[in-house]
Amino acid sequence: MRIKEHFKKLTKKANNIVITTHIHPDADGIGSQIALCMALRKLGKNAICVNEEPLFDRYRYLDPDNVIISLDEYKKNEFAEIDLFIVTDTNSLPRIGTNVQQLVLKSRDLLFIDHHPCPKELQAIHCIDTNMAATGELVGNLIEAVGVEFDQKIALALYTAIIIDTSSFRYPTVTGNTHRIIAKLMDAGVKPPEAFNRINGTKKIGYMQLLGKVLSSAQTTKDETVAWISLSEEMIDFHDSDAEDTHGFINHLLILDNIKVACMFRKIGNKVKVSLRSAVDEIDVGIMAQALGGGGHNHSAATILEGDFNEVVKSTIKKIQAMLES
Ligand SMILES: [Mn+2]
Repeated sequence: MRIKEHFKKLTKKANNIVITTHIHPDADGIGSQIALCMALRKLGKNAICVNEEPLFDRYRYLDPDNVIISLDEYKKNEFAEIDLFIVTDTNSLPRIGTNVQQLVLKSRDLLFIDHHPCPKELQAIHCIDTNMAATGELVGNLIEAVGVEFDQKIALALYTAIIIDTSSFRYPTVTGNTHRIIAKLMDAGVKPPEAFNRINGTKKIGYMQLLGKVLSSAQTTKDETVAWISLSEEMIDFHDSDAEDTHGFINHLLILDNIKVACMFRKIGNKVKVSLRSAVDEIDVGIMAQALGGGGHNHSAATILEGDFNEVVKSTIKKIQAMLES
């Protein structure tokens, strides 16, 4: 309730509104910012999305009105004043990128719209609800709260945000509310086969061969409660793919019978990105990632470690086993 009132109040007094999302954005960040921008325009606001990086080609269909522009494009025709700067799908300013961050200083108000864990103090003054399965779900609630009806374009952006962030409705954060919003998005014209295929059914053969190679190297602990896969930048390049393509690989481990924690190790230079997924409600990989210097949700989290790749894999699996035992 407070979140909706806060959003109403801030958007009511704002006219020039800039919306951004985190770097290396996923469909939740992008879909949320696009839907929000379209809805605010329907209310007569000068709203625009400015991102650190240009929109990936694969997401272009989500933005038929071209509401997302680069910082350079924005600078050619910038607002005299920014009344409100909105950040979707993160509550950390460093995560929006070094260049876009400069715009925050020029804005009267700043608002995070997000579902990631954060300190209570921050949560109290922003629209952050960790009970939401996706930022897209929260944005759906906020758009309804300001009295804008979902149209087909807004609906597709939000539907895609939610389907991606819940890995097709499999996570414990999915609730009746998630599906109530989904129902309304379908009523506004979303067709599930089309929406699903546009986001998940546009891969190339190189992607499939990379996935095959990565999965064939999967390993598990003896009891198969922890499973992991590894990949490197070289493998991704060799198969003409990019890192963004590989985010979902880890989810394939979740079909193992005894699996509790799935891990994916990706070599990036002398660093290792460690992604974690929990397969059971009682196990919070967010806490595990925190113990490893990162963070995230209960069911999905990550960290970046330094060191020799094989050493990082070995020691991380050991630490996760120890945390599972305690
Ligand atoms: Mn999200």
